[in-house]
Amino acid sequence: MTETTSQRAGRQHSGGVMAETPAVEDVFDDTYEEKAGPKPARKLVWRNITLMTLLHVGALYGLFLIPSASMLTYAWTLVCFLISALGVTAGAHRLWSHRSYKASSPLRVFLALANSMAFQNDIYEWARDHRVHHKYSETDADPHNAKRGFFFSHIGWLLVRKHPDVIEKGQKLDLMDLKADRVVMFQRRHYKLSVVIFCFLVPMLVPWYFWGESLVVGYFLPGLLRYTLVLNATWLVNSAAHMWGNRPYDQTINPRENPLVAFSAIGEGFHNYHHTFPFDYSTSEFGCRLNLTTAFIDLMCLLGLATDCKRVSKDTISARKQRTGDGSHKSG
Ligand code: ST9
Ligand code: ZN
Ligand code: ZN
Repeated sequence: MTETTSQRAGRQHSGGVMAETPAVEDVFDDTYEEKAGPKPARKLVWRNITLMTLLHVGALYGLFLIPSASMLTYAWTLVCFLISALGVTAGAHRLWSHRSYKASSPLRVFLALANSMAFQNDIYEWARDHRVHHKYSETDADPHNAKRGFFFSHIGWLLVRKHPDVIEKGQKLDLMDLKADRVVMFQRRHYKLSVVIFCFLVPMLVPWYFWGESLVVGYFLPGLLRYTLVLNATWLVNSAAHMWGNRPYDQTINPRENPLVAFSAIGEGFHNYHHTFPFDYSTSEFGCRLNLTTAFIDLMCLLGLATDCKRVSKDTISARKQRTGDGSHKSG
């Protein structure tokens, strides 16, 4: 098998510590070449364009309802934001896409429910697309290829048919680990129902039942507005964190370190680090700094619900910075 640049870099600088054989196919494949000739025509998906427009109009209406909500509803909206965010960051991303730590069954069930609350496609589809994103980053086979601009990588990719190479390359990935995970497959089988319950009904009904909030406020604030904010915070990782920020670990790739995105995406904005070392459970050199997801996984480890967190050694990081970084981390 041909060894990719990233795999070679891993071996050269690991000192034997780094995972030489990636557990999942999330390592950049520099042997892939985009097909020559004209690109396939862009095919708009009007159903998605309509739904996304309505969603954002609904979220805007939610903003106007903020003054009429109670303090408890504000707190509940934040709780829903954090739970659904963790379903994506600690769940679909760090656990299921990258296998950067191991989670017990109760934790996996919690993360799957939290993931349904985030309504970003089921875990299987999310992880499959995300592995293709890492393996074929910034090419035709990347679902949200940032070379196609901010709008495409942010939301546009969900409004058009995929480039055929995304599907072709995705079908070649080995997804046995996901197929073997009963929690993942159960969520996939019951995805629509779980979204109705956890993304819309639970956020709306809890404030109505427990503290008498109006159903309208419950629907638009912890429901639609929170959902739209989590979506946009996630999409910023694909758009802003592939465009703006330093590249202290590898200046030859597009993904950047973006503290604002790290804040809004509870720890997922250290994207130059993450694409350089995709198996690190913290997705950052700096542990819990601006990284609520790492704090959450650490807490789960303390409670015995998570184990085997993969980490890159300081020596490996510093050698990599010296070799391919842009010099923005002077101390490294
Ligand atoms: C959403 C996802 O928002 C967000 C993901 C973001 C990822 C971010 C990553 C960044 C790092 C992590 C940071 C986390 C931060 C979190 C912060 C929280 C505060 N391989 O899909 P179809 C097959 S979703 C293999 O229809 P079209 C497929 O199986 C939002 N096969 O393609 C199917 O086969 P079959 C809500 C693949 O027609 C066939 O191809 N959801 C692959 O081109 C057709 O599949 C939406 O908006 C693959 N990669 O349509 C819905 N892909 O027929 C969005 C596809 O045999 N999706 N296949 O079953 C869609 O409507 C459509 O997918 C489409 C493309 C219109 C976009
Ligand atoms: Zn990325
Ligand atoms: Zn990733």
